Formats: sequence, structure tokens, C-alpha cells
Amino acid sequence: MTVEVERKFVCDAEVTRKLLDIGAECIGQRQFRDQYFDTPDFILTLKDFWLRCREGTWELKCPTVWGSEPVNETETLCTRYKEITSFPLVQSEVRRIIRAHTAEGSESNSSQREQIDKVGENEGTDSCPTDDKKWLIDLNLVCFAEYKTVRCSYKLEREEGAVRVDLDKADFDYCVGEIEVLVPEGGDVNSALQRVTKIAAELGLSSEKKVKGKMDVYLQRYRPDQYATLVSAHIL
Ligand code: V4E
Repeated sequence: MTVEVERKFVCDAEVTRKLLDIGAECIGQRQFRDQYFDTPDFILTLKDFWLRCREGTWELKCPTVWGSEPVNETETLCTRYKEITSFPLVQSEVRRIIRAHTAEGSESNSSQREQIDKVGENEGTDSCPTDDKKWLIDLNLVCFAEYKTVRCSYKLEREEGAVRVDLDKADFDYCVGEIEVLVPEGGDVNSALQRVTKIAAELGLSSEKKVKGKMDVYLQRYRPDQYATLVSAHIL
């Protein structure tokens, strides 16, 4: 499991030149389609979990705690999410989150019988963990966002380690850049934050405000009710 430390930035016409000026090497361009899934009442995203299928590969981005509220600009402008990429682990984690939510609801209804029945129902769905469509149906997961991205990727080699920069153009006409470091399990997240921030400064982004990701813009445009719910819950 890795932690992705990332800072988004506005991708203007100047950025490619700036990247090359600071020694970035273009490592390729690719296109991919993302589909994001949640229950109709947003159980996952309201807890800041993002379930995605990218070109057939499942991934769950999970929130990580800072230890306290973000205290400085570096922490405020960066995000860090744990990434689960093993399909069985993605399934079991999603199932756990949804069950925990269902159990909370049952407890507040104080109907023990109802809770026992629910556990029984879900138990039956465990028998077919590898069937893609079945697990989605069993957990009532539906696709709420789908878009394609064209991504140009760059690598910057620095003494402290390599940093990746992606320039993304989504098919709903939104461009965004990302400076990203992947930290292996148990690795130093703070040093990754410093590396990301250093590259942001080299690109002249140091005083920029937090920039919207593709999902923010997609939901705002195409799912305004879901967007409003997530903004009210301080997820977006
Ligand atoms: C974590 C998250 C979402 C999932 C998609 O994350 P993102 O990194 O923006 O997408 P993408 O296509 O660049 O994926 P990658 O190739 O890097 O894996 S959607 C919303 N969030 C939460 C979130 C947030 N609260 N604030 C910011 C600035 N970004 C994401």
C-alpha cells in the first residue's frame, strides 16, 4: 500500500516551458477512462473514500490523517491518500466501510433484529468476490462519474529523490496539473511533502490557492446535488 502525496496546480500555457526550464524530462503521454462508484446515498465519498475503475483496474483512495489539522501552507495545499490497488483488498475494504455504515444506522434505529437480518444478507454476498458486476450490485454501488483524461507526464530528478508532474486534460474541457510523490508503506510522508513543495516553488506556484481537481469540477457541473452534499460535509 502506498501513500500518494500530491499538490494540484493551474495548468496554463506557460507550464510546459517552465517544466523544461527546471530540468523536467517528458516520460510520455497516455489516455485513460475513469469510472467512480458509490452508493446512491454516498456512503464512501462522504467518508472521503474514492472507488475507481481505471481501464479495468480497481483502486480505492483512502483518507489519511495529518495527525492534527493542516498547520502550514505545505499541508493545506497538498493532499495525501492511501492507495489500495489489490482487487480483493479493495473489495474487502469497501465492504467493511458499507457494513460499518449500515450497522451504525441499525444501531440508531435500535432494532437488533434488523441488524441481525442485515448481517445475514451481506454474508451471502461474500461467496462471489471476483465477479465484477455482482459485487457492485450486492453493495448497491453505482457509477456516479465517468470521464477520459489525456495525461502528459514529466519526471524531475532531485537529490532528495524523483518527483513526478502530470498535466491532465479531461474530456469535459478541464485542465489541471499535479505534482506527486508516492511514498511506500512506512516511508517518510513529511519528506515527500517537502519534495512536492520544493518543485511547486521551482515552478513559481508557492503562493497559489488550493486548486480544484477533475472530480470537483465534474461534480459541480454534472452532479450539483452530490457536489453540494460533499461541500456541506467538508469533503470537497
Ligand atoms: C482523492 C480524490 C479523488 C480521487 C481522484 O483523485 P485525483 O488524484 O484528483 O485524480 P487523478 O485522476 O489525478 O488520479 P491519479 O492518477 O493521481 O491517481 S476525487 C476527490 N478526491 C479528494 C480530493 C480533494 N479533497 N482535494 C483535492 C485537491 N484533490 C482530491
